[in-house]
Amino acid sequence: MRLHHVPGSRSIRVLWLIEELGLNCELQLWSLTDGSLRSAGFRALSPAGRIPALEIDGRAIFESAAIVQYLTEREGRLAPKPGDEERADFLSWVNFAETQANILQALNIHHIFLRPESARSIPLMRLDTKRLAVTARAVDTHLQGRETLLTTFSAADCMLGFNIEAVFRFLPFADYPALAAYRDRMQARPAYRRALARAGDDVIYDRDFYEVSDVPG
Ligand SMILES: N[C@@H](CCC(=O)N[C@@H](CS)C(=O)NCC(=O)O)C(=O)O
Repeated sequence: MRLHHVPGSRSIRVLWLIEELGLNCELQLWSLTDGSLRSAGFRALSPAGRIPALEIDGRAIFESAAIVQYLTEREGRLAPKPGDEERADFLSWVNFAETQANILQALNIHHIFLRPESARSIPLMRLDTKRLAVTARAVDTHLQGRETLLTTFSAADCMLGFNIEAVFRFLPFADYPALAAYRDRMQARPAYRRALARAGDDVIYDRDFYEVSDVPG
C-alpha cells in the first residue's frame, strides 16, 4: 500500500485511518507548489492532480472520502455498515468534512498561496470566513454532549477531525468550545499522534491565526 502525501494536507486523514486500522503503508511525498502534481505520472493516479491518492489492491484510488470508505469496507471496521442505523449519519459527516475542507482550501488560497497579494479579494475572504463559521457552528452544536460524530469513533472523525486545526487558523476557538474540546480529544488519540509523527511538518501555515484585516489592500 502506498499513500501519496503532502505534509499538512488531506492525506493525513488517510494516514490517520491507516494508523487506527493498524495497516502498513509506504509514503510517497509530493509538493503542492513545484508543479509535480500536474505531471502525467501523478495524474495517472489522481486525475485532478490532487492529494491524496492511495495505491492498494493493484489499483489507485483518489478522493479522500472514497479512500476512507474503501478502507473501512475492506477492513470491516470504523464505519457503520449499509443498513446500520448510523450509516446515513456516517456518509453525511464524511461528505460534510469535504464541504468544510473546500472552504478551508479557498481561505488558504486567499491568505497564503495567491500571488501577487493585490490579487486577493477581501470580500471573498470575508464571505468564505462566514461560510466556514456556518460549518463550525453546525459541528459545535452537534458535538455538544458527544465525544465523537457518531456514537463511537469512526472514519468520519478522521475526515472531519483533520479539518479542525485549520478551522482555528481562521476562527477563534473560544467561540466553539465543543469543537475545541473535540479537536483536543482527536489530537490525543495515539493513532493521530503516530500519523502526525510520520506525516512530516505542516508546510501550509506560517502563523497561528489569519485575520482578514491582516491582508494588505
Ligand atoms: N476532494 C479531494 C480534494 C483534494 C485536494 O484538493 N487536495 C489538495 C491538498 S489538501 C491538493 O492536492 N491541492 C493541490 C491543488 O489544488 O493543486 C479529496 O478530498 O481528496
